[in-house]
Amino acid sequence: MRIPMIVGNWKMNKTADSVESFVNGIRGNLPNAMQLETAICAPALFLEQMVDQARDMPLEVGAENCYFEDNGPFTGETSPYALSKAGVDFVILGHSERRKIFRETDEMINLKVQAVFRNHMRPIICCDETMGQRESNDAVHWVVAQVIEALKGVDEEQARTAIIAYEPSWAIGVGTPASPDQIEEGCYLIRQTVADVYDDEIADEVRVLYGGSVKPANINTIMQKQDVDGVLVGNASLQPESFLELISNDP
Ligand code: G2H
Repeated sequence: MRIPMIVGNWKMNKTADSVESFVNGIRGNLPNAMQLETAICAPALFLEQMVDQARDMPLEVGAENCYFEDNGPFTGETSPYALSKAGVDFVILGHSERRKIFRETDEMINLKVQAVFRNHMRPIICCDETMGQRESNDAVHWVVAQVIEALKGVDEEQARTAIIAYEPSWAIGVGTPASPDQIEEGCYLIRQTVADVYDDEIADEVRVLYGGSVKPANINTIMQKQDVDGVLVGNASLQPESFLELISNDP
């Protein structure tokens, strides 16, 4: 039985003041984590503050990225070891904005996945797909390859705790998500790839999320799909009212 999850991805938004008012705005209104897991992935600057503020709440805290070495001469990077010590639970890896704008490769993302597991956190591995790939019927190959590459060197015990997100970049931040059938197709494909790499039992445990223009008005239809265990939400996770609406809309 996979517990559904709603994960906010704040991207490069917020200040310390607005982080504080967000956490206070959702305090006391979160569901039991055994029924619905809720998490916010925030810029590194606010993570310690969030871990501290959310200490008595059923809210998990994630980073939006990290480096693949634990420490050393890597100016400007965020250490996965330091994130783990700060009480961070998840790290988003391979978001399409990282792949596209910061030129992250499958190989780098795989090293980061291994670094996150090595430091006892869980990765939220994002798989992108462009409209060009979809139109040229290459999307399947693309998504499958990203999952296989990201999980290289990951053992079975680690793999069963992985979270993988299907995030077609043509549906990100545009207001209209992929259709429920396209979403199910992408999430099913990810789960089948995990089954091929490991086995059916592990594929059954891995949680697969959808991300791209999820909002209170469409979350119900998305969450009802069989292979969708939750959502990764950008814009609609920025305000406490909207985040609470997402949670209360969960079927
Ligand atoms: C996709 C998503 C969050 P938005 O990037 O991961 O953002 O919900 O704003 O499309």
